Parts: sequence; structure tokens; C-alpha cells
Amino acid sequence: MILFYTDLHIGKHTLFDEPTDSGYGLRLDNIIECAKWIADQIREHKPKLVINGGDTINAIDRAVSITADVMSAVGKCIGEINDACLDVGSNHIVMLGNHDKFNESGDISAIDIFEYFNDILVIKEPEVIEFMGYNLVFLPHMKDYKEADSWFESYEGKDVIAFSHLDVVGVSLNSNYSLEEGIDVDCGMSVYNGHIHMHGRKGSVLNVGSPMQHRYAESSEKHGVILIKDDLSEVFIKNDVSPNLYKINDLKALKSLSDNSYVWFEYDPREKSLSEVKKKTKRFRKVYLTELKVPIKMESRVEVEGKSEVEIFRSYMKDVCDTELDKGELIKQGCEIINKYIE
Ligand SMILES: [Mn+2]
Repeated sequence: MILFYTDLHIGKHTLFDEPTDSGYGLRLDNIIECAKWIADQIREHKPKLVINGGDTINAIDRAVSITADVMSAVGKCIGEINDACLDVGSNHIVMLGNHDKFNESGDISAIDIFEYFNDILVIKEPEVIEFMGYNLVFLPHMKDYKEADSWFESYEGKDVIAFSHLDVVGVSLNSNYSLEEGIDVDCGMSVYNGHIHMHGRKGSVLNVGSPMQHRYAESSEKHGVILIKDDLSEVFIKNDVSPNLYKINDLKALKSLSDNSYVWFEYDPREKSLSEVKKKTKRFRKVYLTELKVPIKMESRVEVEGKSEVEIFRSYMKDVCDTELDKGELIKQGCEIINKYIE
């Protein structure tokens, strides 16, 4: 049995981050929690091999985000998972993802630190390993899809399982963007792919998905890991520990969300009061409430002419407000506004 997990993206880049008692902050706390959940799955299912499909560390932005707390979290996360592997006697392989790379080739990468530990096998180049009667093809991140396809072709029809961190043609990276280039989905062998955070199958490629949600746009019911049994049947293990992230402004949509959610709710004060919204969102694990921005409609824009600011203002009053400038009235209204804010 093989357990495949991928795309931990250890780093602080997120919209949901704030200081926490642990000192790591909310984002790193959540990833550590997720890594512990993966360790629990390893202890429970006792796979012979554990494969990390890449993008372990979010180092893609030339390492600016790799601060001491991030490095500590990396140790904690991979340490937890590797301890579980040692406990049940599984091998642990960590593959290279694009976010781990320092340079295009990836010969310098954030996962190089694991090469110095005996218990972890780091794979940065395409490689084939024989394991329990199967050929396991490993295809870490590369931009040359033809090379990837040629690996698939050369092993077609044998007892092969592939593990990759690659773009896949036609697959959505998130709800806003889908890929135009990538590997062929009809390559004729079972491919378990990382890189794509949304779980789903496309041809013979199973995009396993990240074990937790990293961004709002990756909202999906399915985040977790995959177990591949010895008869090659697969089981998806859903992660119910890590929160779902939502940014919404529709009160009715709140009903269907699980309690284990971080909800950024934009409320319209003309429709619902803050206290009502607070009541309706109380059950969620974390809630951020902000007032809905009222967008400016393009058709409501009016060009006003004038040379000086006073002239522009006068013409605005005349053309748009259909009233002549009344200084006394303006002062009165100004004072009312100021008083409102001083209260
Ligand atoms: Mn990736």
C-alpha cells in the first residue's frame, strides 16, 4: 500500500493569518495541524511507502518568505510525518515541486535539506524505482511536457504507476484559471499528480489535490490524501481536521457550510445589521466581518467641467445635484457629518 500526499506549501502566504498563542501564527498552526493529521493516517493505514508529491515549502518567491518560524514549521511538519513513517516502517519519498525550487533547474531547492537525513529519499529528477512488483515512475516538476510524455510512452503497458508534479492540459489550477499546456491525460497509465490543488480525475491522471485548502479559490469538498492499495484500487481519505476557507456575501449560502470553516463574510449593512450577521456566523471556527463595498456603476459616472476646484464643484452641484451652491447649507451638512464621527 502507498500513501500519497502533496502540496503542503509550508509558508505564511495566505489571507488568513494572525498571531496565535503558539507563536507561529494561524497559517503555520493550520499546516502543522494538517501534517499531524497526515501522520495519523500513516499510523492508522501503515503503508509500505509514503510519497510527498512536491511543493512542500513555499519558497518560490526567492526565499523572502522563509523566515525562522517557517523553517521551524518545516521541521515540525516533515518531522511529524517522517516519525510516523519510522513508527510503521514505511519508506518516505519527497519529490520536487516548482514552489520548492530556487532556480529554474531546481538543482538548488528548499527540499535539499532533507537529502542530509537518511530516512528521506529526495527525488529531483525523473526516476524509476522498482517496488513490490511495480515500476514506480517519478516525474518531479519540469516545464518540458514532451519529456514527461516520453517517460509515459516508454513505460506504457507495464506494471507502472506514475507520481508527478506537472501541469495537466485542461485542468483548473483553481476556480479562476485552467491550464493550456501540460502532460497528456491519455497516457495510458495510472498517474497520481500533485501541483493541482483541487482534487479530481482527468483521463488517466488523478490530481490528488492539496491536503488542506490554501486559498479561497481552492474551495472544494475534497482535500486529503490518497491510499493506493496493492491491487491498485485507490481510496481517498478526506481531511476533516483542516478548515475550509470561504469569502462570501450571501447570507443564504452560509447554511450549507460546515462549522469547521474560516468565513470572511462581507455584509450589506442596508440588508442586515452587524449583530444579526454575528449571530448567523457564530458557529464557524473563524469569522471575519467586513462591510460590503458598494461598487461604482460606470453608467453613474458624470463628467463635470471647470477649471478650478471651486468651479468643478459648482458645476457638479448644478449638473449632477441639480441645485445651486448654498454655502450655508453646505456648512450645516459638513458640521452634521463631523459631529456624527466625533460621537
Ligand atoms: Mn506546484
